[in-house]
Amino acid sequence: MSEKNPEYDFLWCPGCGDFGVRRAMEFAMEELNIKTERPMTSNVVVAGIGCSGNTVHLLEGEQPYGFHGIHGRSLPVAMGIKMSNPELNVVTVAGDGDFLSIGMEHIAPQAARNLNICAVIMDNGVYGLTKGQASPTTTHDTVTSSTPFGKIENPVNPLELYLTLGVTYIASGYSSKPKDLANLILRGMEHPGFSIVHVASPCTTYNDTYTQLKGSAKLNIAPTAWTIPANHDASDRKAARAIIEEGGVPVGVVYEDNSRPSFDAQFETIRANNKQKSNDAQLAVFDL
Ligand SMILES: Cc1ncc(C[n+]2csc(CCOP(=O)(O)OP(=O)(O)O)c2C)c(N)n1
Ligand code: SF4
Ligand SMILES: [Mg+2]
Repeated sequence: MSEKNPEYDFLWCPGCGDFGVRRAMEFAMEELNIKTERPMTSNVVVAGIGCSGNTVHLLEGEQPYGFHGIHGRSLPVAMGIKMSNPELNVVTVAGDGDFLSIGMEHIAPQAARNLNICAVIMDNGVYGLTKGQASPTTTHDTVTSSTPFGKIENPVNPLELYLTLGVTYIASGYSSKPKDLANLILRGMEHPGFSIVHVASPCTTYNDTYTQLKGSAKLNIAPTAWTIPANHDASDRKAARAIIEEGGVPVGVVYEDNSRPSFDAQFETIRANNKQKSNDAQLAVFDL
């Protein structure tokens, strides 16, 4: 799909954080196109199922290619697209439910491969599309439609998980600052390997966390979002872990490891080496 489907009538609720993420994605792709002198159709947005995944239908302006797949499977689809044409910039958009619940089992293999794609995760701490059930990032004890007496499980810490699994670019952002978020996404797209930009993107209908993220002097609430200091060394794994352990929503690049080749680069090397070997084998046959 490289054009909008006029019959698709999904709309985000007023104030939904996903509006800001969409804008950031548009900025990032436009900027990448300028830098690489390539058209918008050199980008492919692969979506999971959720309000967040609907970003693929709601992008404005010039359209990239889009693929609205099935719940929890944005990464396998992205892998198929990237490996069939490594020249494409492949970006996935998914929610905390899609990526960290049903889709959780796909993160580790792609981290091990260092698949060269960028995943933008819109974390609202809830299943928005299906009307407010608890997700893996919903906090303990929270009452939702699926946890009427409070959530029993502890929440997953996505940044800690990504670092542990070996994701080579990890950024954390906030939907209300689309320009800053665009820079994190652009750097993720340019990173030669598996990049995840995890975004706090409040759901105004089922889990409105704007006040907590921004803080409120009037209500005596300290902001949970905080900017990662400029002197943070993102190549230092221990420093990255320390940032994550600070808690809240750090904003900036948490970790970047540029030492590992990407999956497509390794695949190309193997293909080239084996092509030579197979040519040698054929010549050996003629020598007989
Ligand atoms: C296999 C399968 N299981 C369940 C669903 C129902 N379902 C659709 S979206 C969703 C969760 C959405 O939550 P999240 O990924 O956090 O996205 P959000 O809507 O919050 O952006 C679920 C459970 C489905 N579509 N397919
Ligand atoms: S239900 Fe929540 S996540 Fe979904 S569109 Fe509305 S505000 Fe956004
Ligand atoms: Mg969600």
